[in-house]
Amino acid sequence: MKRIFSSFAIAFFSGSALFAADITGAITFKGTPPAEVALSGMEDNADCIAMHEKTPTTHHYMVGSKGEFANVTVYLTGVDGKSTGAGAPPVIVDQKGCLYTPQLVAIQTGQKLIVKNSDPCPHNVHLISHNKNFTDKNDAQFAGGGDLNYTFDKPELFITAQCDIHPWMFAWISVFDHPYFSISDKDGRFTIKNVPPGKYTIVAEHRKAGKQTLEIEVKDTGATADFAFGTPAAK
Ligand SMILES: [Cu+2]
Repeated sequence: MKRIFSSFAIAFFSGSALFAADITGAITFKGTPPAEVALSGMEDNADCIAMHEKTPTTHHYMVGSKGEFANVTVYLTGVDGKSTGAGAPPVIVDQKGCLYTPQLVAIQTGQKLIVKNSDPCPHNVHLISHNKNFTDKNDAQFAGGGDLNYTFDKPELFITAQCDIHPWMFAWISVFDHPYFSISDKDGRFTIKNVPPGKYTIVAEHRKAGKQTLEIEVKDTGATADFAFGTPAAK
C-alpha cells in the first residue's frame, strides 16, 4: 500500500510542473497623492448633476487609509500572441450618473467590450488610440439605446474613452495580447491567474504615478510581487 501511495505521489508532484499558478501582490502608495478636483462642467448640466448629491471629483489616485493603491494596471511582458480573448467573457463598462463605471479596465485582443448607457440622457463613446492602432471610433448612444460593442486587434495601454457631450467623462482601456494582467482592487491587491511556471518581467503601471518593473519566477506554488509607489518627497 505504501509503495502504491509513493508511486502516486511521485507521479503527482512530477506532473505538477505543468500546472499553472497565480501571481499575487500588494501595491501601496506612500505619501499624500495630489488632491482630486471637482469634475468641471457637471454642475452646469441639469440632467447629470441631478443624479448626484454633490459634484463628484476626479479619481486619478485611489489610495486607501493605509496606502492601499487601487486602479494600478499590472501585466507581464514578453508573452504576446497568447490571447484567449475570443473565448473570454465580455468586459462591461456602464455610463451611469454621467460617469464611466468602472473608469479603468483591461481586456484582451479579440475580447468584447460592451458599453452600456443606464442614464436617462444621451452619451457618445469616443475611443482614441494614442498609438494610432485604430482611427477614432465615435458612436452616439441615446437613453435606453442598445449596447455598443467593441473589440481591439492590437495591444495598447490606456486607450481613452471620452464623451464629447459631457467633457468630464473619461475612461481608459488597456488591451493585452495575452490573459496575464490584472488591476489592483480597493485593498491594493491584484492576482494574475494561471501563469505557467517560468521567469517573467512584471510591470505595475499607473496613468499618473508611472510604472515599476520586477523580475519574478513563477513556481508551481505561484509567486508574489509587491510594488510601492509614492510622491518623490516620500521616498
Ligand atoms: Cu456623456
